[in-house]
Amino acid sequence: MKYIVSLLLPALMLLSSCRESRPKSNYVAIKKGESSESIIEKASKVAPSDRQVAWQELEFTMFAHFGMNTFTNREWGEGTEDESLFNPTAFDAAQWVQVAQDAGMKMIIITAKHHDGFCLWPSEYTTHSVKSSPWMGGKGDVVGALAKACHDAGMKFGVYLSPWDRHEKTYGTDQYNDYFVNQMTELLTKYGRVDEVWFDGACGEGPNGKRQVYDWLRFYSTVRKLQPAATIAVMGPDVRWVGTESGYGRPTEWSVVPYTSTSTDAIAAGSQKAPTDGVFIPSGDMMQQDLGSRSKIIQAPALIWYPSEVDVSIRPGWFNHIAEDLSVKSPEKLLDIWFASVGQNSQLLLNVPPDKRGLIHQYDHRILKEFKAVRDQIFDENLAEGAVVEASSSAPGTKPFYVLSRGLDKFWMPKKSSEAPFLTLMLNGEKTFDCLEIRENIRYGQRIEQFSVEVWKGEHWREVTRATTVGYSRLLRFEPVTASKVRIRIIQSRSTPALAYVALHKRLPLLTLRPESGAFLDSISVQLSSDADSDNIFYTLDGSTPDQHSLKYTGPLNLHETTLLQAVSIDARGVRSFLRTGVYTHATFSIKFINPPSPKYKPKNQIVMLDGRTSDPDFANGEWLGWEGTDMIADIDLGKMQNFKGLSVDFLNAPGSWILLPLEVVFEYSSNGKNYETAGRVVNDKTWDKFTDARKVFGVSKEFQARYLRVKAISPKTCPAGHAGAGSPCWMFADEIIMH
Ligand code: FUL
Repeated sequence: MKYIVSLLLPALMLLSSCRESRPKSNYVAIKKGESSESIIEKASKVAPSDRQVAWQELEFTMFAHFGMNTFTNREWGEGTEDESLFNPTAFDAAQWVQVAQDAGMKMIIITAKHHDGFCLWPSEYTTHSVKSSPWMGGKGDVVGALAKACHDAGMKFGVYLSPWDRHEKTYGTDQYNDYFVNQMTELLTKYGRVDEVWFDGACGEGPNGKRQVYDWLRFYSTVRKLQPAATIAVMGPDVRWVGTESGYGRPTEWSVVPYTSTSTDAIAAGSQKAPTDGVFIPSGDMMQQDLGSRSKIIQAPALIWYPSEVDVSIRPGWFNHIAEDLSVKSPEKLLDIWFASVGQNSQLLLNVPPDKRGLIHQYDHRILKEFKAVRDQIFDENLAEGAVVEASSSAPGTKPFYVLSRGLDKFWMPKKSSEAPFLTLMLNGEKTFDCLEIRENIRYGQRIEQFSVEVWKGEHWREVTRATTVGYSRLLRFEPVTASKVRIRIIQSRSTPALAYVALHKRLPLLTLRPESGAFLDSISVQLSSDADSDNIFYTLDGSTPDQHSLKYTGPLNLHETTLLQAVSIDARGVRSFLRTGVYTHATFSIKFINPPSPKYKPKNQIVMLDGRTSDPDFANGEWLGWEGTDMIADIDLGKMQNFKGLSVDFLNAPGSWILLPLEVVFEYSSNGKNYETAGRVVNDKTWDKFTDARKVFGVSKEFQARYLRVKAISPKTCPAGHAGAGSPCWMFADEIIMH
């Protein structure tokens, strides 16, 4: 007997000193009158479901908006479009998968049905689908082909389904819910594994003017029954919309948020059942700045793990429009979005819309490859590798140095008693870095509320930066610092934090052109400088992309002619900066406006429209020209014939200041100033949109020669119904006409 006890004792002691067990539920109810301390403790124990963890680990997904709108050049179809318009000429799902793989994405979500009701698969329940189109003699199936291409390549596959349907006659009646469930059943049973179902929240009127009351709980249980591993996103219980369509999430992003629901029955049922098994219907304002801080959660009836997804398009629109070929977001912009999405505890869902051929355009493909190369250059190398890691204390089974390897299985957690936990990294020599990557082990929940990063400066610690939440991943940018010892201090957390990963990185060298661009009368002097290695700046003046064999910068450049300057800097490790492009325009042109721009916002002069510089959206900074209630008609004389590949002009979208976008922009050209030909026109079906970027580019790509250009922008003239200023004159602001 004694022998058994002595064997049991160490085992019992080991158990009692074991670290806390992993929380099991992604939901917790709060009792009436519960103390704030108890609620905060409970919040720290809400953890993601397995499907939510798998979803979060994807990090980067492709959204593919493709459908009738691709062929009608619209963003929202009416539902009355003729099926014969859908006819891709070179559709190739494998090419989409290749692009996604080249970008480092792990899933593709296709718009199986957008608001116009046109189905990209041959549904039995409607004729408004690919089967009535001429494409492949009506035998084509976009969803089927993409699902197969994804599965063949080991890529995850998801479907976007718009519950709002502007075509279907039963919309607005109970029968529509049956129709929708039937269509979901087709999608979830005929195409193998589906990893995500994305329900759009837009709910407008159907063809008979009625709105639909959606049977969400039935929709969710259909997904759970047919594809139990799939996440249900946005109007669904597993993944929430971040609240913007700009690509930028919140610096403080909580995955544990109050559980509010439109349905009181659902809340009642939720007390019996795990809500994500089909009773939680998201509601409430996802656009609020604060969703999950202490002040929010202590008032909640229940808490749920509900992580954020940032959806944004690589182009201005969700669907592909030729006019936007020249406005694909740059790798630099995408990297900034990466820091503000994946780097702020969200998944990035980047829309890359295929064109009328049924292919992703080569521009978008090239940019995505560059974006991947840039991410690899920054994030593949962990400058903390080889560091000796020490901690304030460590819970059993966890070790400080586990934070140097990715993944959630091995991690570091301080002992419970430790009041102010910290990790110290003794780096393998002096390192220069300007970015910290840090991840919590979300299987234990999200706990850190504030932390700081410090470097050892011989006699004391100096704080480099501090931030609030971490969650699945946090990326912090700061000024470059050189050090051999780094400390991460957890200043406040909801309970014992669990750190899964810590890395130090160096971002790309920063190359600056001064001035960045501009128009000049006689000559202009341009200076180039780099924060990395000013001796290694290379540039070209002939439109070619610079590399280490191009002209080497030795001092200010004096330009006398209109010049396209392109430059890169290359640091000691061989890492390149982003390409910098400056256009310096010798103002030999003249520009006249048929309706003079308003003097009200004090524009500097009229050549600001053509000086090669696009300014920030501050329309009072003198760089913008504005028209109140009238059209813009710009007549440009370039002084001599020139070759063009396209033309574009930027307008401001600032509906809060009554600044709306034009209804239409027409680009014309002429060799004699008398007879004009049309280079192209862009019709705009959305003159304002509070969700999208402030600047919208209208452009056409066409090769031609001309001396004279005319750019006409048709103003909406008055604010339309639905706008606060309905009926009153509206403004239209343009900054820059760009010649490509
Ligand atoms: C919105 C839709 O109205 C847009 O067209 C787009 O599909 C976007 C992702 O969601 O609600």
